[in-house]
Amino acid sequence: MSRRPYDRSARAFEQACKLMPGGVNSPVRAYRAVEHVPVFIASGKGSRVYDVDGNQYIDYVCSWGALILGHAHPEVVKAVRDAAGLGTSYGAPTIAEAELAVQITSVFASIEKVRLVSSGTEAVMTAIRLARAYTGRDMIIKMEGCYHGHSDSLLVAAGSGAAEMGRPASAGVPQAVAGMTIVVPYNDLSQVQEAFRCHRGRIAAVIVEPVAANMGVIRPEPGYLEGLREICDMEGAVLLFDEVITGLRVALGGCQELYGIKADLTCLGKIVGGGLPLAAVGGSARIMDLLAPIGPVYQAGTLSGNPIATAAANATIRLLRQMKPYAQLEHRAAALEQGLIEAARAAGVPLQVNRVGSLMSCFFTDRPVRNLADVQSADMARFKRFFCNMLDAGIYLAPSGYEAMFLSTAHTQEDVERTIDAAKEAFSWLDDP
Ligand code: KE4
Repeated sequence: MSRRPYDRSARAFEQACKLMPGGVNSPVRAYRAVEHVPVFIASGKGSRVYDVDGNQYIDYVCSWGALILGHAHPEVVKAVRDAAGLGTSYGAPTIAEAELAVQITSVFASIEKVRLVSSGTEAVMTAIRLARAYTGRDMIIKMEGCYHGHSDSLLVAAGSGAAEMGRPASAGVPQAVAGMTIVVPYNDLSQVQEAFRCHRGRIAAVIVEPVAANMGVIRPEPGYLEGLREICDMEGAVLLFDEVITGLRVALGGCQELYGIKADLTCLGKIVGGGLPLAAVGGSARIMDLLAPIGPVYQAGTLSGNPIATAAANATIRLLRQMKPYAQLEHRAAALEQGLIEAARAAGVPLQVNRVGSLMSCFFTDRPVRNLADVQSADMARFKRFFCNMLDAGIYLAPSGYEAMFLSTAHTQEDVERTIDAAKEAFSWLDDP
């Protein structure tokens, strides 16, 4: 495998590390899991990104899923340019925010009202506060391996069982806060039932990525989401779907459309902002009207509904509603999945590919992957080699076996074929010293 030059990225990283912790503004970008110099990106166009050394890549990170229309889509760029020319921020209501609220509530049947915020973390933090206020309860249940941003209540690791309180998954998170979160395995309804049995009347919400994508991609088992819905209905708890990744990704209406399950509260991010800092929390008016200024739940944000981000958001959702690209995305991603499976089989490499629409991930194992324990039993050393080999071949994957691959409407059949060819070679070099 010919090694590419990463000299300028290496020099830029050395400089960055002097002034920013780890040289990055979000940990995964430091490439520590793959022990490779982090690639500094100079630009993107369509399905491609270009690094500061002039290397070109087919991009399967797509800004962690945000860019379903590819990089620098001309209509999104025009909307951003036009908005910026009128002003970058007002801190005042704008018509565009109301237009985005109409678009979001038109696409997500369970969302009657929506509050725009600036990140997925902020959307989830707000949703948890709303659920606690709505139910008058303090505890929440999250699934092991699901990630919901970095607010204290969600940076929690599993206790020793469903009855046990969570424990901090990060320094700086007080046990008093972590102890209000119970962590149970994904795809295990019995553990959710056990948690409610042990803490009856105290659990405000169950939060879940309806398709998990932060431990690689893991599909909900048949009946899992329906079971969570039933349990929350029986227990009077809020069902909170974190659709920051899956919203507008697996279907226009996200997992709620795909699986026909209505959440009480939904968090959106990434695609909904068109690649700009915009996210949202939405749900029934009964719950959402608890938010200030009309309700007792405080939430605020200087740049919430920012006009440039809102312009990108409106353009993106308008395009998705016009293009209806999901059948094409399904076709391309299915071809990629099949090609990767066949290439791995030909190379004698055990590989599982979990995929839902244009959201997928590879696991180097011969066993099905249905929860975090299964992911952790996969061969991450092989993933690291695969990542590096693919990077050298011009294929830009997420630098962690716990992340996902994303396709955009800009990815062509030729991109898919090139990726499969690169994988064939990458698999053949997998165990070379
Ligand atoms: P942000 O605060 O990063 O906008 O969103 C947090 C979040 C919430 N919910 C889900 C399901 C998410 O996947 C995320 C953020 N995802 C990660 C990647 N898996 C963002 C990349 C990063 O942390 O740099």
